[in-house]
Formats: sequence, C-alpha cells, structure tokens
Amino acid sequence: MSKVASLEQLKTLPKIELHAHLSGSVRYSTILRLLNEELASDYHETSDEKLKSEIQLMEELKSKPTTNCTSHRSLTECFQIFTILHRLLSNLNILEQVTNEILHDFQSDNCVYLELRTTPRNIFDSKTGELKVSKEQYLKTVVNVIESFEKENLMKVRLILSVDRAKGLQDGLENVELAKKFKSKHVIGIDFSGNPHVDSFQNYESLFQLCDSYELKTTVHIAEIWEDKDVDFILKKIRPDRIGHSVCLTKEQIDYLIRNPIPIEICPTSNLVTKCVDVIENHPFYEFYTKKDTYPLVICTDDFGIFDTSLSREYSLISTAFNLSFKEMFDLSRRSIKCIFDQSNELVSFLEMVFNEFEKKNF
Ligand code: 6MZ
Repeated sequence: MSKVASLEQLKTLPKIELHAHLSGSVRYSTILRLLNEELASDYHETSDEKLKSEIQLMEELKSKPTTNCTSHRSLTECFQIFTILHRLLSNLNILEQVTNEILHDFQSDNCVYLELRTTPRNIFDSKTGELKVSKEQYLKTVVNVIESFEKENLMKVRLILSVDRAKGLQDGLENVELAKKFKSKHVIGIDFSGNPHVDSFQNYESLFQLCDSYELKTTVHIAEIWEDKDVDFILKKIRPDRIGHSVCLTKEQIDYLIRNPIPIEICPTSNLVTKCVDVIENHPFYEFYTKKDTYPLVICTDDFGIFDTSLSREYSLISTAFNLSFKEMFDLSRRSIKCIFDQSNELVSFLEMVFNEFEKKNF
C-alpha cells in the first residue's frame, strides 16, 4: 500500500540541511540575471562572445528540468558551471546578495538549521593580476550576511569551509587556518570536496590531522564515482565526522559502515543527475536505512541551484522511491539533529523543541 508523503506535506516539515555548497546553491534565474547584467554593463572583463555563450548554456540547462531526472549533467559539466559562478561571485556585492538569497530560499522551504559550505578564494584582477579580494574578505562577507540574517530570522546557520582537492595542500592549509580564526564566528568545520577525478585525499592527511588538533569537525566527499581510490583510506584511517555522497561503495564497504557508522549526507538528485546512480531505487540510502534502522542518514541538496531542486524535493524523492510515510520522513529529519556539527546545548534544545512541537501538532 502506498503511504508516500506529498511534496506539499514535506514542505511543511522542519528540515535540517548539512550538505549545501554556496556557489552551487545560486538559482538559475539569478545566474542568468547576473550574466545579462554583466553583458549590459559598460565595463566587463569577460568578452561579449564568452558571456553570450554562457547565457546560452544557462538557458539550455534551465529548459531541461532535473525533475524525474531525465536531464543528465556530468560532473565535468557541473564543474564548468562552477567556473562561471566563481567569476560572478568575485564581486563582493554579488556574493552578499546571493548568500542572502540562498539563506532565504532554505528558510522558505522550512529548513530550521543550515550548515552552508564554501571554499574561500583569493580573487585576482584578470587583467593586472592584482589581488582584489582576499580569502579573509570573502569569508567575512559571507559571515556578515549570516550574522545579519540570524538577527531577523528563525533558521540557524553555521558555516563549513571547503578544501578543494584540485587546489593543493597549501591552499587547503590556508582554509583550515582561516576556519580556526573564525571558529567563534559561525565557522564549525571543514569539508573536503572538489572534482573527484582530480588528485587524491590521501595527499591531504596532514590537513586532517590539523583539523583534529584545532577541534574542527570534518566531512569528506567520497564514493561519488566508482574510480574513487580514497574510500578505504577515509573510512578506516581518517574516520571523519560525516561523509558526503558515499554512493559508489562496494558491498564490503557498506558492511563496514554498518558495523562502524559514520553519518552520511545523502544527495539524491545530484547523484542521479551526475549518473552516480542509474535510478533512485538503486540508491544505497535504502540499504543503510533497512539494514540498520538507527544508521545516521541526512537528506541534503548538494547544489540546489545547479540541480534545480529543493530540500523538500529531495525528501519527496526518497519518500516516493522507498514508500516512506510522512511520519517516517519526519523521524528521519529529526534524527539529523544528532549529525549536526554544532552540538551546543542551546542549539540542540532549540531544534528539539521545534521538532517536538511539530510532532505534537501533526501525529
Ligand atoms: C564535489 C563539489 C560538488 O565552494 O565555491 N562542489 N565537489 N562534488 C560535487 N558534486 C556535484 N558540488 C560542489 O561551491 C562550489 C564548489 O563546491 C565543490 C566544488 O569544489 C565547487 O567548486 P563553493 O561555494
């Protein structure tokens, strides 16, 4: 018998988002607007031709909805879009605008706690090579938006700094040092991400140790592709606080995790669109969910802009694929509290209160 929860119901559910990349969470419509504004402006560093081809690419992608996951975007294509986004977000006013928009988008989807992640970047003038924006200025801009947002809104926000595996150890080291410096300013941990076809996290062991010594929580992207050679190293040697994706796992690796659980950030649409899984019914989510009912699983969006989705839609995909009821989806959402990086009493009590009240009213 079908007991699937509707998207409308799932929108009302209090939710927790733990895997959302800032640049990947910019809406298509906003990217298109920013590109058109750049094209119309008197001075722009990018040639008209390049801007027009980027606008065309974005329009094409916008017209191919990811609903039902009929449109595929390879990881390589995703990384091409990030290049465009990174150029657009090189302007601090735009970074401020889009960060604010992202926070409001999550809140309107009834997200009550968000751990947003981003890779701080030094930004150089493309013509003169001069440093325009430092990593610290980038980070301060994002932190300021979060601080002002929290003053006026209910949703709580924390920040995770990403280490991009394509940028090398030195760049990553700078981000870990920045995270340490901004620990009292909403920054709570480090994410290891980036194009999985490039380099290996095994070259980053010293950074994982540094995170430990600075008491920074860690989350690592693993098994987003079958060729990932880092999985055993991360699961057995590093043992981060959470792992992202974790889809292309062998039977032995799944069994190992079931015996030695690490919370998993599940990103269904991202995995489908990038063909990490062929159909949602084959997503290992269900194996973890059924083999160990207490396994910590958190449903997330990854890049809701690029994948044209929302947190409620990700919940809906899971509910529909695995015939999970509204109450089961509620329980799953509530269990995410255990996986958040900021386990301070104040925050955990706030979240428990929100979920308890919702439970009293609805079940
Ligand atoms: C791996 C990803 C990713 O940091 O500029 N990122 N890394 N796999 C993915 N799956 C699709 N999606 C996003 O956000 C963009 C950056 O996040 C990482 C990549 O390093 C990308 O450049 P920020 O805010």
